[in-house]
Amino acid sequence: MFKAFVVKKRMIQLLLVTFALVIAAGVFIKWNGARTVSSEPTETRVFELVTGEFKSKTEDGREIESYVWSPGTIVVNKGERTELRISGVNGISHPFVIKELGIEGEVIKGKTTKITFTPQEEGIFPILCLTHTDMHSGGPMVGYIVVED
Ligand SMILES: [Cu+2]
Repeated sequence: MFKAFVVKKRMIQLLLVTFALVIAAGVFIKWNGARTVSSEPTETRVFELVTGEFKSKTEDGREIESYVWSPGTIVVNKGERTELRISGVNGISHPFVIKELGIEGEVIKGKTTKITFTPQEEGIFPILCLTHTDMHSGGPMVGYIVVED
């Protein structure tokens, strides 16, 4: 009689523990789902860019060239998660900086560099190639990220 009671008590304890675990799992899943919903918007606006090159000859026969970001201007929305995928076509390497967004990177021929940011301020932010800065070095290679409200 006493032994049977102990077994029953243990079974009840086991049931209670199982019940508590199921509730805890349910609460965790719900909390996890709610957290996903309330976090930053997961949608990302994607822009595809390439590195291009302009070539020409001056009247006295001198070769001139300038590397470019193409497209050279991108309009993004303030507060919107944005991804730039920049593929290197012309030029071996383009180390770049977008100072106002705190972004540094490099685009290499045949590869795609991805950068993501969520601009918090409106304005026009240059994307500057650090190698091709002026006409003497194959530039100026500068693009503009226009952040609108
Ligand atoms: Cu460059």
